[in-house]
Amino acid sequence: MQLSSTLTWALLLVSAEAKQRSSCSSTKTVWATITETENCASRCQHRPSATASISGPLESAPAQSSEPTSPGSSVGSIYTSEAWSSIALSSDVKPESTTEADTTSSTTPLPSASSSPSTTIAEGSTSSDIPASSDDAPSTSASSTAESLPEPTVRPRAYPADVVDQLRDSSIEKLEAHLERNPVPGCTLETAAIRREWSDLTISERQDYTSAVQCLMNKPAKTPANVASGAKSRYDDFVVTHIQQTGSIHNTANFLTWHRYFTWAYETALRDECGYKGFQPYWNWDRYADDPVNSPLFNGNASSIGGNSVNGDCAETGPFEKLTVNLGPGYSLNYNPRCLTRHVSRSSAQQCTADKTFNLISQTSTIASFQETMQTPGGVHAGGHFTIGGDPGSDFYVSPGDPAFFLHHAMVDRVYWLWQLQDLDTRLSAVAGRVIGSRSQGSLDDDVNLGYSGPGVTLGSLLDTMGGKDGAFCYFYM
Ligand SMILES: [Cu+2]
Repeated sequence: MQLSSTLTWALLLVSAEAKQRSSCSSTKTVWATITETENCASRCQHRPSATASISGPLESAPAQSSEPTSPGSSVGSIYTSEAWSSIALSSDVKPESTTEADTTSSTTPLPSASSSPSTTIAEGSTSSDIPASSDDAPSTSASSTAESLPEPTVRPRAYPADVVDQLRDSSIEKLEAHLERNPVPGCTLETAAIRREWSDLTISERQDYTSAVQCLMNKPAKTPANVASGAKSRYDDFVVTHIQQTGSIHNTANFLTWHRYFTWAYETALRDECGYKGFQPYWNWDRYADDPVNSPLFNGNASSIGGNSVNGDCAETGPFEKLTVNLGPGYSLNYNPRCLTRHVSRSSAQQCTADKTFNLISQTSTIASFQETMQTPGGVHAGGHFTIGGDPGSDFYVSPGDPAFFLHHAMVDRVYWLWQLQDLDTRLSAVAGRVIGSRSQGSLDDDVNLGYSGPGVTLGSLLDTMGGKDGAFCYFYM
């Protein structure tokens, strides 16, 4: 089979890549071979144009279809956790800690992850028990803060609340108070979009979502063929954008804001171009960590995001059974049609437990510490990607080619949002980390663009989900 052989050489090339890596003296990591090329360029020939698409207007993005496409030339590094997580730190950017959670105290004391028992909001209910969409249901009025929020906000969860859910519930008052002090025209908790967890959507809402994704896959690409010959659909525009910018949006100052904007632009395309009425769902990693293969997300039912591969073969169950991945591997933008594979991994899911996520949020006091901790090799960012696994799910560049990507990154964004919520006065303007292609540190004035998936904006406009992007952002998480 094409796929199994693809994976075989991918795995073989990991060791080859490691050897090559060790021959590049200045390069600590695979990721660094991409970003620190000065001493490596002549020997490490696998350079993507990491900064190509952030350096100018769309039209100036160079065509990359001439990049090497043979498997050996680009994929060897991309299936390793180092590639996902290694920190290409400039010498002047140091995380507070490289451990999962640093020991500096949070400015906002929080309970320990294990201090409060799980609160069952809808114990015993199953996904199919969830009431029909309540978007158009009348709001209820009540006295408590939680109950004064719009009805969908207090919609029962399909799973018992974990410690992160509990933190979310106890933190929402902070957002409410912040908005009272700093009202956002046209965006209130009553009017904002509410992003919900996959299993908290009804069956039909989940199918509405995957139908909209299929719609995007059937619309023509905006990316010109001479920029990316593999861009065959509107969906592929997003994959191209991520491939082009992979080198400048990870372990960088813009990691969180870029992926926030990317996920929002995708949600917006689903709604504006494919008639989707809902909002971007997220994947609460912990819910399925004990058995992800059989979870409502990956069990292959019509209401899942598609099933797992069997024996490394094509993932042939669920709404994306006929999905063709057109781009990659690695940074290739050439047309390379193949089926989706997954290697849904329980062990990788153990990197993303609620306790660990809670500690990430509560024990990192600076944005530098938070984003570095999230992206360490054992962190929740890599853990989620490798829970999906396969091709292109575990491909550092092409990972958005698997629709599960966007549920994972919505959760990454939820965790970022929750971290911001603990101290909104400072964390809505907090930025740290390097800028690729520059010696400077990231700032609120940095440009962020999505190529053919979205226009350029400033990094600073992307920090607030309630009113950011000049008012276009107006959402929060359940
Ligand atoms: Cu990414």
